[in-house]
Amino acid sequence: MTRKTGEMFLKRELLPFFWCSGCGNGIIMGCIFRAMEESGLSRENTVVVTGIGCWGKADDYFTTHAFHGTHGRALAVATGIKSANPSLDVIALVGDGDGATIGGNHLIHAARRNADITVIMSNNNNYGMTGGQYSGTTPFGAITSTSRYGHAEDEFDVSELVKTAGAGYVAKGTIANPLQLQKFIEKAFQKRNGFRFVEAMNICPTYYGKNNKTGNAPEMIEKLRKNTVEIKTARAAEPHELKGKIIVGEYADKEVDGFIKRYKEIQKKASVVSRK
Ligand SMILES: Cc1ncc(C[n+]2csc(CCOP(=O)(O)OP(=O)(O)O)c2C)c(N)n1
Ligand code: SF4
Repeated sequence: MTRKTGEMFLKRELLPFFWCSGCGNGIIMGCIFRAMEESGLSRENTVVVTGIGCWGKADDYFTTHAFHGTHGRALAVATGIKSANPSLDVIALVGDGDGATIGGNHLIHAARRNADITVIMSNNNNYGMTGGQYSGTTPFGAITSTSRYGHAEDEFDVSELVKTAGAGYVAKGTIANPLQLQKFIEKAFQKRNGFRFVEAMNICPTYYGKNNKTGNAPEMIEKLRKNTVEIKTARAAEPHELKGKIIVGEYADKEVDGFIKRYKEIQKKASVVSRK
């Protein structure tokens, strides 16, 4: 059996990646490329949409069609592209700042309406590109460049939020377990309808790591691994045992119509009425 590398989706001529050494973004890229090939996606039929941020630079490296949008608005652009041409596979790549903070409203509404797109969020718990400010996923007490004495707020569990909003498929993995992360991304691609959301817990050694003295990149990845609890184990655990843990697994996996199907049915009804 030949191993799928997904290399046809990587723009080799642009390597090395723009990101800091030790950044986890490259691990997520590998998972996406391999998942694309495993799922039978093509360069010609796929559009990768990003917002702004370190993760927002990801679209540069895809041989597919790509659209680099504005900060927080990637999901609006992705939904628009899919609505205009439903035959396309549309993938939006967002950071936690992009997708869950400035773009938080877009996220919950895209999930509620089950926009037929796949969203892959890199959650590194801060705004990497602009110098490590806190975002909607920064944990309580964390040091960032805008919370020098500790963050006063609690963080979103983004996967729980997207599940509650109604998305068909929601999963959370970490860069410490790329095989599992890749499987979730593959499943999201293979569904091809409804809102599919994969949260990739990531590291930002340059800012979050330095600010919180969490060690170098391998040490941060090891901490991620040790801090992970599988969703099945978490269901049987007491709340205090899960404090500060990352619960990985599939949060939602249900059949949904998807926005395009419903919208087409409404259009059909409207055209019958207008012909009368
Ligand atoms: C409307 C708007 N507000 C603020 C910015 C500045 N800005 C650029 S990237 C960024 C943060 C990106 O953080 P995140 O989405 O978490 O991605 P990361 O860089 O961590 O991968 C911000 C605030 C912007 N470009 N546009
Ligand atoms: S600032 Fe953080 S998120 Fe951005 S490239 Fe560097 S390590 Fe990665």
